Formats: sequence, structure tokens, C-alpha cells
Amino acid sequence: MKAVVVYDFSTGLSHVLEMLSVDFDGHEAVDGEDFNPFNSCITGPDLPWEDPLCADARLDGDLDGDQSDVGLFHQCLSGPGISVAPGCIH
Ligand SMILES: [Ca+2]
Ligand SMILES: [Ca+2]
Repeated sequence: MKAVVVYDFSTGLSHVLEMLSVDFDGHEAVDGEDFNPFNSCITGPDLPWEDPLCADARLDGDLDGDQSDVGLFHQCLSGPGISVAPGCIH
């Protein structure tokens, strides 16, 4: 899980936000370079992840790599050089 620090000018406070782990290379854009490692973790419905490196690909929070995870990845797909969408930060 990656994190970013956001400064709120209205309150003068900084907040640490956790980001969904779809930005596998840490470049703050979600593109094809992130899809390749994510895609290698797709197992199918009810088939649990075996590779511990796939822990970051658990986008829907359960143990399999299925269409639900793929859907969440596509919601966060921004494109090369384009920052990840605000909805992909929580
Ligand atoms: Ca990326
Ligand atoms: Ca899943």
C-alpha cells in the first residue's frame, strides 16, 4: 500500500492518504506498465492468490483475482503520464 501526504490549506493540517495499489511502479499514473504485473495475479473466481507478490493486487479485499479486481483496476486506469484519479485514493 502506498501513501501520499496531502496538505489541507483550510485547516493547516496534513493528512496521509493510502492509495489503492494499482500504481505498481509508483509513478502516480496507472497505465499499461501497471497492468502487466496486475494481470499476472489474475487467478479466476474463488481461486486464491498463491504468489505473495500478488498481495497488492487484492483490490476487492478478498483472496481471489477475479473480474471484480479487474473492474476496480480499470476504474483507476489513468493512462501514461496522467495522475491517478482522486477516486482511487482513500
Ligand atoms: Ca504506474
Ligand atoms: Ca477478488
